[in-house]
Amino acid sequence: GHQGAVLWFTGLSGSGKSTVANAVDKMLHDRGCKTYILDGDNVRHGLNKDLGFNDVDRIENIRRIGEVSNLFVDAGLIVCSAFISPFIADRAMVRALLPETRFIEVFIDTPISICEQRDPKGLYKKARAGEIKNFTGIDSAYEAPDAAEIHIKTAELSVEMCAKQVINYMLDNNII
Ligand code: GGZ
Repeated sequence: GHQGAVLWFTGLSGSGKSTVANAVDKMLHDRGCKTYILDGDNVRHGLNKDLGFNDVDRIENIRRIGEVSNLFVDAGLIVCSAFISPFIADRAMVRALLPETRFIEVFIDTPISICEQRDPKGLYKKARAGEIKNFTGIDSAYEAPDAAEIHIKTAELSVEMCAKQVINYMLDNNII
């Protein structure tokens, strides 16, 4: 058995949040855990399709995702939530919604230079060219966590090792 919990992945665009979240989700599933992934693909195109990328909209984006995560945790699931979630205050707000120890912040710490080299969707290029405004790390802030439960450096580890780091934390803390 396992407890409900949120793995809250935060980091820049292109940092590897969704990649690591998906690998963790698969490992948890293989262990028999009930899981759900929340990311831009299934939230920003549906529930939050009315929201853009100015600060007010990002705050509301994270608020709604926090509430949805809380519902899934209530149902006993392990939620892998992968959003930039750039502001410390908003991540703290989500943490405060959840029972203590059920919010696990996972800092996907990838230098912007590497995110920009990866540029999987060509968004950094567009942001540098001024075609996208308010782009995180370029003309919109990213406030790194200073005490995340899990700190992952994707530039130095394979995806599998990154995911194992998360699984080991959960084992060590009796969440799984
Ligand atoms: C940052 C943007 C922007 C701007 C579109 N700034 O790499 P991606 O494409 O797949 O992930 C990014 C995603 C960020 O959405 P989030 O909901 O995670 O952001 S937040 O938590 O700040 O609300 C990127 C794409 O959307 N994208 N415009 N201006 N990322």
